[in-house]
Amino acid sequence: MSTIKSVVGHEVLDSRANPTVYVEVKTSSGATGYGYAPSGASTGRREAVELRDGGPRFLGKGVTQCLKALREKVEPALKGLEVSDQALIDKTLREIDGTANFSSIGANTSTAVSIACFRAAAQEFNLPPYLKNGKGSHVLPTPMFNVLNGGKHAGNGLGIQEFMIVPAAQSFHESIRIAVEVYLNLKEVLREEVGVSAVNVGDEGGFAPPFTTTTQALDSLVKATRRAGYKEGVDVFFALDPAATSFYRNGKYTLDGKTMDSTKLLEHYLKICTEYPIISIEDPCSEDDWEGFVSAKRSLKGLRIVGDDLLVTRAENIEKAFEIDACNAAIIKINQVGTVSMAVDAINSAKSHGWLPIVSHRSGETEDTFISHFATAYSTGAIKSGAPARGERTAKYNELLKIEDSDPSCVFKGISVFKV
Ligand code: 2PG
Ligand code: MG
Repeated sequence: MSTIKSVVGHEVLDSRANPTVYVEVKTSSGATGYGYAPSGASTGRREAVELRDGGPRFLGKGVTQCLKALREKVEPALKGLEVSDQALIDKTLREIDGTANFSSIGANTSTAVSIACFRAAAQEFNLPPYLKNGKGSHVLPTPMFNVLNGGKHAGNGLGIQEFMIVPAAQSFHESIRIAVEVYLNLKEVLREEVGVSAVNVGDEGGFAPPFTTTTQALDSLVKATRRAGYKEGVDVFFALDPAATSFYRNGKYTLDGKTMDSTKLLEHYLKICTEYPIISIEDPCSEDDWEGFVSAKRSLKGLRIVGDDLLVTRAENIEKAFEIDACNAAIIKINQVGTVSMAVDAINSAKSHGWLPIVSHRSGETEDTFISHFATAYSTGAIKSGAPARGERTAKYNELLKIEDSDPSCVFKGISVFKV
């Protein structure tokens, strides 16, 4: 029995120069745990919300209100609770917030606290966070690398937000090596064909060339794959996150120079998916277009249809999507719901239907490696953490490299997790 003794917050920075919340929890037996809140740019309308100060300081993005909530509400309520009782801690966070979307204390506050408690509980037993729920065989997540950025994460003309590569590798190490070889060859391809400005990078470390069409981007991925000595569709597969809410207006989608209804958009995707080895599409339709998702699931056979903005990591949305057959995979972002326990509920709900839960970073990140542990602890099967470049992205991949090296009981399932 070890109880929470203190909960202290700090205002620190994320990868986009915005302030974020860092929390340290100390327990009665001397263990400590920490957690950071990440922050999205293409956020879903139904996501739990961040608390920001407003006003001139940090252009309104300061988090001193979060630190005040920590001092005045969170610490008094959590003090004395058993640190390993994550469910009770997270329930208490929801109660003291008292709203449906954490708009009172902020999901940035609750996320950092929830993660810090998870870590402290693992530390009680001198265990790394991924072993908090017990030893035994864990699945290392298959990584998805976002190597080309568009949409809200880049200042170019690409409508699709993320162009990811998924190496068909036998180990996490091999995935990293292949991803890096393709990524650096992509840099050369872009430099030669478009010019030096094409290798500037977007928020998640992927290149942000001045392309305007999806096929330009995918053609460059094919070239980079081949130049690295691999074959697309054999050694390297592609995955997309259109984040389609960002190009949806008044019932129509504008992508690749065309304005279309969802039927035409799906025909467009279908054509792309027959020409390139795409194994997964995230948010192919807007967060309000559930019918579009149902049609996507029906027409894009053999692919993972992934709900992100649509599901916002909520088990009840996953259940709804399962009932109407709208997806077969779910993005899992702790700060979309605000607590570790609710994200675990979403993982369990997704798994119970044979879906693939994909643990995800946010476009605004920190050096926190928690998601690497979280994906492994719950054997979700997949993770996306941006390009194999930029410290806040590589921190997550590096942590998984170390876990793989040090724990031979972890298994790696590779590309097979995408099989539907
Ligand atoms: C997404 C995420 C992460 P953001 O849409 O999947 O890649 O972006 O954090 O901006 O919501
Ligand atoms: Mg997404």
